[in-house]
This record gives sequence, structure tokens and C-alpha cells, in this order.
Amino acid sequence: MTAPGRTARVTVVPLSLPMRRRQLIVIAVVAALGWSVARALPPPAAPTLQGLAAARGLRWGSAVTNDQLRDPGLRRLVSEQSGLIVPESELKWDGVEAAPGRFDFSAPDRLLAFARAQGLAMRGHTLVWHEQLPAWVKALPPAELDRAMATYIRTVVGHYRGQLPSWDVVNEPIADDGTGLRRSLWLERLGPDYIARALTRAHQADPQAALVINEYGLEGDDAKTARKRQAFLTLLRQLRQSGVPLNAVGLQAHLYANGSGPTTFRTLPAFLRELAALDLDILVTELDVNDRELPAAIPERDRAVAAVYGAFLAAVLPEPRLKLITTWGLSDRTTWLNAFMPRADGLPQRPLPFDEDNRPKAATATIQAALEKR
Ligand code: 9MR
Repeated sequence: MTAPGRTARVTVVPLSLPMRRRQLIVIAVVAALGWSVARALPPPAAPTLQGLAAARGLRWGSAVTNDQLRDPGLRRLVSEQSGLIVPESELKWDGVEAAPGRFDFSAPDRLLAFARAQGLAMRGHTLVWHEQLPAWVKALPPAELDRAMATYIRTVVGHYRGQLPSWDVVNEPIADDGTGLRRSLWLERLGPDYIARALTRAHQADPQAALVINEYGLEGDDAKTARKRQAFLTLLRQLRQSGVPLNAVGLQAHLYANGSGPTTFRTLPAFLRELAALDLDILVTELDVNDRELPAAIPERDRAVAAVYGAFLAAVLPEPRLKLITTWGLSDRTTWLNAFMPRADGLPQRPLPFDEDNRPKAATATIQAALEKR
């Protein structure tokens, strides 16, 4: 940027001047130019999360909604910091097929248009889940439910065929107590085979998309997590043995900044190795750190949240099969936690990498440092 201007200014020195004087003038012009260029330049841009992640063969993503993106500051932050977006809510069954056969892609299509315009990818979330289902789906008897699932996957995955790098095909299929599969309407009406059927149908609709089973509560060191991991591994091994299309697992990673959830991740690297041994990629799909039980003071909360980000990233970043880290929102203003798990004192939570004004905070620096180290 500076070189052409510099050359142009230096060449105006008349060649007829004595050598020594010419040299002095050249030095003075170059020095003055250097000074003004230095003053005109913006301060060196801070590294972005996507930039740091990409340098390490990873992608950084953020969950967004159209409503959140009405804030120009957030639009800018998401485009600068992320390489990928995922619709937080607007690509779920209740919005896409509210009435049987009446598909409406307008909201997720707008998100895809935003992603395209900013040079970002968009991944799909989510196809077969027990929540955010329209009432008409919940009322269907088994054979019709299976047909509705087939139509839904064919239509929705087909609509985005070749455009989304990955899909959360089955969301949260493991029971909370880790005893086996979740006793959802899918399991109760279609039997355990609903998972294989959903994956096979998604593969038929878009053979290029990486297919993912997305689950929460797999990150910590407690006994409940250990049971849930075993149930998850059992499911994955069965799917592998039967040759069902499956490319990756999603670890949601809704973490906690105190004892009501995981804050240490000692056993996580070995679990990731077990997943990798099944020839699966690993995606962190919904990362955030709930500060609900922490005292009100912001510096203290921010420090504790940053520490959990640091401990979690130190556990997952060395795993070579880790391909993506997505946070569930990007700035604190957009977190789902204020609506779903509000703090008792009514203060807004601070669970995400940037604060409510889209500014960096302690977690930002910790995440940057972790990515720099990988
Ligand atoms: O953040 C999402 C919130 O806005 C939705 O309305 C809610 C509906 O249950 O789902 C939230 O996202 C969930 C995600 O789709 C699956 N994993 C858990 C997330 C938080 O509940």
C-alpha cells in the first residue's frame, strides 16, 4: 500500500543537485513520508478467531438468527470473527414445515444469503430432534411419522443440496441419565432404527454433506457424563457396524463456570480419541459458558468464564480430528441463556466470547491465546 506513493514522491528530487544534497533530501522525504504513513495507518488489527483457527486447520463458527443480525455491529463482528454460521433456531421443523407439506425456507434462506455475501459457510441444524416440532408431527401415528420424517429430510436437505458443508441430522438422541437412547417420540414410535433411517435419508438427499449426530453433556469428568459417553459410543459403534452414513459427531459443549456443570476436562481427550478411533470427525457445535451461579461482579464472572474456555480448549484443540468450533451466539447480547436459564439476580449472563456491546473481554483473549498455542 505504501510503496507506490513512496516511489512517486522520492523520484521528484531533481537529478542535477550535487550527490550529497540529493541524498539528504531523499532521506528527509523518506523519513517524513514514513512518519505520516505510520500516523495514518490504523493500529494493527487484532487477530480474529477465524483467522487464528484457520491457521491451525480449523474453522470458527457462530450461531445466529435473522433478528440478531439486524444489529449492524453484530453483523460486522460475525463476519469478521467467523468462517461459518449456523441458524440457531430458524432451520428447525416448527419453522420450516409449520403445516404438513407447506415448506417455508425464507428465514434460513436469508441467513444463507448473508453467509454468502460475507464469504462464510453455513451449516444445517437440525433435522430430527424431540424439540421444536410442530404439533401436527407430534400427533402422527408411527407409519405416518416415518413418512413425514422421510419427506422432511428429502425436502429440506434437498433444498440446500451441495450448499451446506454439514448437517446435524439427529440431535440429542441419548437419554440424560445415560441408560441408552432418549425415550423421545422418535424412539417410542419408530424404534431405535429411526437414527439409521434419518442418516441414510440425509445422505440420499445430499451425498456431499457431512452428516453429524449432535449431543450435549459429554464434556465433563463426572459419573453421569461417563455413562452418557458409553451410551453414545455404543450407538456410534452400532451405526459403524451397520455401515450407516455418518461423518462426524457434534459435542454441543454448553459448559458452566461453576460446580453445576463441567469445569474440568481431564477425561475429555481420551474420549475424543475413542471417537476418532471410529473414524469420525469431531465438531464443537454450541459452545458457551453459563455463569448463572456466579456472583454479580463482572470482572470475577469474566475471569471464571474465560478460565473455563481456556481449560476446555486446552483439552480439545490437540485432537487432530477436531474440525470446527462454533459458539452458540457470539456476543453476550445474543445468548439463549437469558431466556432459558436466567440468573436469579436478573443480571444478563456473560457466556460468550464478546460482551453485550460486541467488544472483546477476558474470554476473547483466552480463546485467542489457546488458538495461538495449538
Ligand atoms: O438457542 C436455541 C433457542 O433459541 C431455541 O428456541 C431453543 C428451543 O429449544 O433451542 C436452542 O438451541 C438448542 C439447540 O438447538 C440444540 N441444543 C441445545 C440448544 C439450547 O437449548
